[in-house]
This record gives sequence, C-alpha cells and structure tokens, in this order.
Amino acid sequence: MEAQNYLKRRLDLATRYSNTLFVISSGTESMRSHSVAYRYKTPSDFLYLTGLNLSHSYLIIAGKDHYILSDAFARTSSVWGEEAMIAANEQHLLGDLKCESLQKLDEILHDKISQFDRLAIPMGRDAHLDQKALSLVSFKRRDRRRLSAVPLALSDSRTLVGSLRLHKDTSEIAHMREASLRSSRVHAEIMKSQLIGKSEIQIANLIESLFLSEDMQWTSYESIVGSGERAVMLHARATQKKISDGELILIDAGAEWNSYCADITRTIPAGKKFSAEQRALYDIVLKAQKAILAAVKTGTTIQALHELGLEELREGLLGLGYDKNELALDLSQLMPHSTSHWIGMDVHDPSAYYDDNGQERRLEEGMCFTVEPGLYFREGFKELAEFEYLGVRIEDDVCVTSTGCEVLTSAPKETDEIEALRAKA
Ligand SMILES: [Mn+2]
Repeated sequence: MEAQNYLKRRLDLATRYSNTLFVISSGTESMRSHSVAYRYKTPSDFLYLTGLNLSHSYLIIAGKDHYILSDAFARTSSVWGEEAMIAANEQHLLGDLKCESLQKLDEILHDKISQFDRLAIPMGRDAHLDQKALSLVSFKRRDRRRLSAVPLALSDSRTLVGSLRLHKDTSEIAHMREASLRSSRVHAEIMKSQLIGKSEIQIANLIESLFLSEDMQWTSYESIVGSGERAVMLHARATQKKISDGELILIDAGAEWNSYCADITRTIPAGKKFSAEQRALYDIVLKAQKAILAAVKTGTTIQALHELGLEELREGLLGLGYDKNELALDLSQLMPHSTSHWIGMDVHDPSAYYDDNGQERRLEEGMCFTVEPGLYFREGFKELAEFEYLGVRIEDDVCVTSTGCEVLTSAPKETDEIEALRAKA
C-alpha cells in the first residue's frame, strides 16, 4: 500500500463525516514489569488510516488537512533505534501528512475545531485524549453560542471508521485470504497430530508455534482449546486438563496476516474416529453451516442467515427420531451465540450490524464475516441425554461476492477428511 491509498481512506472518512474532526491515537505500550513493555500493537483504525506502526502518536483528520503528531520525527539518534527507525522505514507512507510534535495537539485542535460540529476520538482508550476532548467541548461551549444553537458534539471514532472498514478492497481481501489459508494449514496440521495425553495448554502452544512457522506474528485472539466437557464452553481458555481418548476437542484459533485476521473453529475427535453420537451431532452442525454458506449473497442479512442456521439445527435435531411433540427444543440454550460477526483487521470488526436508518444491514460485495453455528449440550438436557457434555462448532470466514460468497478458510471439515487426518496421528 502506498501513501495515496491511505490518503484516499482519510479523504473518504472526511467526506462521509464532513462535520467531524477526527483525532485517533496510536496508543502506548503497557508495561508488564518494571522496565519491560508488552509487545506493542498498533490500533487497527490508526493503521487503517496511516499504515504507520508508530506508538505515542496522534492522527488528526480535519477535512483535507491531515496531521501526524509524534516525537519520533525529532529523534535522530539510532543508538537505541526503535522509534526513529520505524519512522524511517515507513517514511514513504507519510505522503501529505503534516508531521508535528505532540506538543502541537492543543494548538491544532483549537485552531481547527471551529470549522466542525463534532469531535470524534476513540473514547476510553487514551485518558489524556479523553481529557483533552472534554476540555475542548467545555471550552467551546461559550463561543459556539454566538455561532450556532448546536453544542459541539463528541463521538466515538471507532463506529465511524468502522463504517469504512465494513467494505474490504481487493488488497484487504488478499490479506484476508492469506491469513485464512495459513491458519487453515495450521488446523490441518493439528488434525494430523497425536493429541491424547497432551494438555489443552500444550495443544494451544503447538497451535501458536505453527502460526509462527507460518510467519504469522500475531494470533487473532487467544486460541481456544476445549476438550471433553469443556467443549461446551464457548470460550474455553486452555487448561492443564489432559486429553483423553473418546473426547471431542473444540479448537477455535486463527492468526493475522498483514494485520488481517482469520477466525476458524474445528471440532475433532481426540482419537482416530468420531463416536456415533459425536458424528450425529457434528453432521447436524455441518449441514447447517453449509446451508448458511450457500445462502450468503448480496441483499440478505446476517440476521436472516442466523435464523436459517437455527432452522437447520432444529430440523437436524428433530430428524434424530424423537417424538416431535415431546421434544422441547430450546435452541437459545443449545446455540447461545450469534452465527456471525464482521471480521477484518479486528477479529470482531467494529462495523455496525444496522444501517443508518436502523434497518438490518444488507450484505454487499466486499463485506467479510464468520459463519459459525454450533450446538452445545451442557448438563440437564434430559431428552437428548446421549449428547450431554458434547459441544460442536464449525467456523469459516467468508467474503461476499457478486455471485454469493468466497469461503476464505479451507481447513478440512468433512468427517471423512478429519478421520483420515486423525488416522495419521
Ligand atoms: Mn468467531
């Protein structure tokens, strides 16, 4: 990506919200001990709009005037390196950005704000900026009375930038595809691994080492490994629990490529084969997932796809031979989460699920989201007792196209494919 691509994004944002002055912080490192910081990760909005990996800085978008405020530009010593080097590496991305020192924040804000009706910042992420914004609103309250009856508004920038990030361009989709491909290979590798006797943490560590071998530097989220009864927990954090033969293992893991996330869930047997009950449940979820994938197209909605998935799951469970009148199916218990979420630079991309008129967002080309139906039988399901403590989720990532969708993720999910890989363990 070149400087002009980022400039275009900033201008798109400034045009869409022409009454809004944006200040977006790049954040600071959190300390993990006396002198050592956690690894710094640039907030997605800042990266999306600048391409710069630069902590301790602010991006200001005031119409056509765009500023980057950082003290990194002033540092000339390369003895300790880091900050100054990052600026040098990414110098070509600066383009038309006006570089100023951090001390200029107040001056630029006060200078520019009278041209706007609203100030947007990532609220609650940067106490210094939160305080600055509140002071500015308070300060402007007095002189705005002579210009307008409308007070200066304060808004969260993430929702506004999120509206741009909803549609992925071709370069973004290429990164999504690569993140999905590499993450899928890691799932396939796990399917070939000996798992019985290992702890969930050992499996999570193995997954993360495989992401690193794929040259993926960040996981999209903390990998979920839930085995046996723990598979029914939606977000099971890996524990020291050892994997036993006969269990199902739910693995929800994905990593980033060029700051774009993959999010994949596969549910596999600990041993070589699914049991009859496990397979029956798995087949119901897989059939529902495929039905949803086949229904993704422009014009439909995430909510409609969710309803379709629930209907498929209900039919699948009713098809197990139970007396339909006796079987009280509470799907909100068995499938207690949404089928989909937006995905992109964040695993849960911050775009809204409703449009500006409060209607469910209709899918358009370039929108990316997950399709992840599941069934989770916690204790107390008397009627379907053979499934107690079984949990299955199958999750892929898709991008809406003109003819339907491209399924970006490709980890094996047919029971025969999975069993063939488990046989190699
Ligand atoms: Mn997900």
